[in-house]
Parts: sequence; structure tokens; C-alpha cells
Amino acid sequence: MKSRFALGAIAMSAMFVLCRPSVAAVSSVGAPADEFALATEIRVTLDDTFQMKFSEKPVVKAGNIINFVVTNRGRIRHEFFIGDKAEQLKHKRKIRALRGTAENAQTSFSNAILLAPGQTKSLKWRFDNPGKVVIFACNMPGHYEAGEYYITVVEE
Ligand SMILES: [Cu+2]
Repeated sequence: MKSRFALGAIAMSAMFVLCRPSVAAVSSVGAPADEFALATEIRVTLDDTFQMKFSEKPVVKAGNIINFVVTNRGRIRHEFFIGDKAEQLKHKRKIRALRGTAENAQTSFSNAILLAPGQTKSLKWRFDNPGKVVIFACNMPGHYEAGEYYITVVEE
């Protein structure tokens, strides 16, 4: 009887692991920070010139938490996505596959915010893994290629 209960518990925990939302495995360069965590605030402006403008250049250190407050001043949608190069490519492919429905792609990534024209949203992020290349980018079709990204490295 006891072992049956144990088996049940194992099955339950296996199901929990399998059913966990994909947001758990976030990124090699960190993860979203707790909403109450103290953070440095950096404002980011996106617009249709495909320049990503920061109120100050993000100095990214392992363990540092930065709250990115992002505003879309353009007339088209933009996004702000934090990840390494492989994650950027994967996300870009996903957005392309979904074509116009980028909102759907965005909901499965906790390292992205999608902004309609005029919108401001924030993404609070704790950086991790010194030495890793971090890319901040917009992966709406053609935007990355037009230069809408910023690359830096996680410092010790
Ligand atoms: Cu964009």
C-alpha cells in the first residue's frame, strides 16, 4: 500500500515536471527577477529607425538586476528580447513561423516583451553566467537585420 502511494507521488511529480510552463527554462544569460527585487532602472526607446536607445549603456554583471523600461515610439510593433545568440535565432524563427501573430510567440517567452506603438512595458532581469554574450534585440521580421539590437557580455 505504501509503495503504491510512493509510486503515485513519483508519477505526480513527473507530471508536474512535464507540465511546467516553458518559462522555467529561460535563458543562458539569466532569468526574470522577482518583482520586488531591487534593481537598477534603464529606459529603452525603440522606434522605426531601428535604433535601440538606452538611457545609459547597460553594464551587465552576473547577479545584477536591471529593470528595463521599454517604450515604443514608432508606428509599428517592436519587441525587446533578452537572450544569447542561439536563443535570438530560435525566437526569430518562431516569430516568422507565426507571421502576424507575434503576441502568441511572445507569451511562451518570459524574456520578451512585445510593444504596440506608444506602449511602455518593463522587463526586470537578473543576469547570470559571466563571459556569456548577451543580445538585446527586436526580432520582428527584418528589424534585427536593420540593426535593432545591442550586444554586450556578462561581466564577472
Ligand atoms: Cu523592431
